Amino acid sequence: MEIRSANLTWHAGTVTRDDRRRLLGQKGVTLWLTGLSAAGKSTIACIVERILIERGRLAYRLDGDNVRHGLNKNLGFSAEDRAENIRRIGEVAKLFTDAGLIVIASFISPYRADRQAVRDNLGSGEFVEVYVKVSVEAAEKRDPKGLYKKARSGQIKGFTGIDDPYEVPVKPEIVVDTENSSPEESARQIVRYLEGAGYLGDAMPA
Ligand code: ADX
Repeated sequence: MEIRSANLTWHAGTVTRDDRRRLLGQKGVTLWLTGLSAAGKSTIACIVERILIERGRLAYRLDGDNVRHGLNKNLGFSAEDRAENIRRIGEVAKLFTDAGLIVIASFISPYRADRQAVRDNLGSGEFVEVYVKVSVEAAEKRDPKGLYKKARSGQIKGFTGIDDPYEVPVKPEIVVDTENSSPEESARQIVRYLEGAGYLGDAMPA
C-alpha cells in the first residue's frame, strides 16, 4: 500500500482505555470469524451477539456482505481487493476494540497474511481467531445464496473454495465444527471461551 499521509501528529486525549473498561465492565476484543462462504459465520455471529447483549455486554457485528454495501462497496474479490477489505475492517475493528466493544467480525478472509496483519495491528489478547470450519462439499450442499452453483457454472469467477484459495488458520484460538455442531452450540462454545478467558466478568485480563 502506498502511504500518502504525512506531517501528522497523534493527538492523545485524557480519557483512557481503562476508563472505558471500567465504564462498560468489559474488555474490548475482536472475535474474528473466518471460513468459507456458507460456513455459518454470519449465523453464529448473530447468535453470539444476541447472547452477549442479553448478558449485558456491548457487542457489535461487522459482516462481510454488510460492510461491502457501504465502507467497502468499491472493492471486489481479487486478492488485492480482499486484502484491502480485511485491512479496512481490521482498522474499524481496532477502533471499536479500543472503544471497549466486543467486536464480532465475520469475513471469509481467505488469506493468512491478511488475518495475521489484523492480529498484529491489535494489542495482545485483543484478537481472537475463530475458524468456522466446514468442508467445501458441505458448504456447497448448503449453498443458501446459490453462489456455489454459479461458481461451478462459471457465472462467478474466483469464488473462494472453488477457483480461489482458502488458507485454513494455523493456530486459531477457537475452532467450531459446523458439520457436527449446530449454530447455537458453536455460539455457546465461543461465549464460553470469552467467559473462561475473563473478557466478560469482573476479573478482566490486563
Ligand atoms: S473476503 O474474502 O473479502 O473476506 P467477504 O467476507 O468480505 O469476503 O465477502 C464474502 C461474501 O461476498 C460472500 O458471502 C458472498 O456472498 C459474496 N461473494 C461474491 N463474490 C464472491 C467471491 N468471488 N468469493 C467469495 N465470496 C463472494
